Amino acid sequence: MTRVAVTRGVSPALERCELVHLARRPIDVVAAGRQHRIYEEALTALGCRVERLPANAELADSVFVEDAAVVLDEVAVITRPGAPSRRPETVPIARALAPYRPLVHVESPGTIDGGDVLRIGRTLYVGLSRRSNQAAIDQLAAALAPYRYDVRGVAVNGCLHLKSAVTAIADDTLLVDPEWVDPAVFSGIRSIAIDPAERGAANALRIGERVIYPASFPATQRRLEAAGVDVLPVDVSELQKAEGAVTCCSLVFDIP
Ligand code: CIR
Repeated sequence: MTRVAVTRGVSPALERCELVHLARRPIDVVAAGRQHRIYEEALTALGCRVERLPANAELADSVFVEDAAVVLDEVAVITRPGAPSRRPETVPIARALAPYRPLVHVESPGTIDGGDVLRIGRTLYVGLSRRSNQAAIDQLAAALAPYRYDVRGVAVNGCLHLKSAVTAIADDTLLVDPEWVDPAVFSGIRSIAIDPAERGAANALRIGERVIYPASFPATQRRLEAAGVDVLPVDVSELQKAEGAVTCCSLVFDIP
């Protein structure tokens, strides 16, 4: 078994990224590129084979590859991102995934960002954010029914994507920001709440038994470690200025 992580280089246009909740601040694109390389090294250290797609000078947000696809064991869904500026990002992602999975495509009027899709077992929770709509959820449910996935919409408040508010850090454990998503949606699943002083801290990238995690949330990191989670911190501060975090910079999946 090989674990593949598809990434894409940081666009020199990152400063012109889409922003929803953050004020625009200067971004040091060279530092962002350096941080992204270290993030890729963390993926490699945790056993992934990194497949890096070339940076694109026109597509400001294209480093955030997670939003362009949802890769499941049986199939990959190519999204139709909610921000029109991001729709061309899906083309090279579809090309990169085609050797590994059959592809299905979300079509208009559906819009969905991969950052809104959280898989827990055979349930896909989809954030009803500014980016993802019910039409896409309906398409996803129809396309994935043959594979026996259940697809459910989830309200999110105040954040960009569902995975800004909740991510899975183990098969049976979630990291949650209860201000941004109602934890009752996931009742029955063990969850760890972020430190409330650290907004944005719910986005963690699980790779096997370990978790790649932003270095900027030390109090929540301590909570994770106290719960026995093996955390690998990475500095993604420049990418965070673009409303990115750790799940958004890769598409991780297994191949035989
Ligand atoms: C956007 O607004 O689309 C980008 N600036 C950030 C996307 C981050 N994506 C993610 O967390 N899945």
